[in-house]
Amino acid sequence: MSISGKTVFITGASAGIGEATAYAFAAEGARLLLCARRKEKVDIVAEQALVKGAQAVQTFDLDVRDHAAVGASIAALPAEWSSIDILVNNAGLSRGLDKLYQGQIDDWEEMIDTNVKGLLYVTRAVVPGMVERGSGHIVNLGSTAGELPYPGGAVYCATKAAEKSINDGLRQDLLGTPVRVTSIDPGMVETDFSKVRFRGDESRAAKVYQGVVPLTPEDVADAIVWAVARPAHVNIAHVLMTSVTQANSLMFHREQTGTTGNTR
Ligand code: 8X3
Repeated sequence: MSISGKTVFITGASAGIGEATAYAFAAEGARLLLCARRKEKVDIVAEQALVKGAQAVQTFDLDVRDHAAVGASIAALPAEWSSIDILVNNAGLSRGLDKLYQGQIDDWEEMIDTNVKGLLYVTRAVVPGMVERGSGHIVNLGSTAGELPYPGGAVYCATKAAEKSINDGLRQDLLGTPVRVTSIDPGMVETDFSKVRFRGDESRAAKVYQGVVPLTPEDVADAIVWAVARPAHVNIAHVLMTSVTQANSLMFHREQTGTTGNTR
């Protein structure tokens, strides 16, 4: 499928995988609709995306946790932006790595509200138009964490397990339409993910990536564009991807210590 001229809507596009995905679609000549909580950051991404070949870019600020704002923002899109061809449900985060029985309830609310409810709100607002127009592709960001939970990550992992069920359920609900649904499930990716998880504690975040070669945001963006570029009759259901130093959400090989196993 040619991506040139298609309208791609990416949530959480101000940094990390969302930002890299914007550039990857820009390089294919897409039109980009980018949102994030931080409009000033997403505007910088928009400028770069134009340089990298995007046909046009429109930005707006959106907190996907705000159900009313999601509906209003999508409904208020100018006509030339309202026909979304590709939705990338990327906005998501982790907070904390506490044992479940010692966890912070605010952290749980933030992860569930963003990763699960936010994804649902955006999907509910965008997909009816795809069904009506008889074309579209939804790409959801899952994780190895949705396959296998890890210590201290029960709630984050649960949100990604929920994403997996939503992805697979939506694909069933869209049978009989040409709309495609894909989950891209990366392992460790070097982004601000761990800094956000540990609320800016850089040394704790750095330890997460010590001795491993994480995926880059560009690796994940590449898989997203690949899934979307398949012929129209091909639906990629899941792409489970890690770097070669990771086997699943529990097992890593850490070069400095030469240890392999549960080295989280
Ligand atoms: C992110 C994967 O293992 O860094 O979804 O939590 S992990």
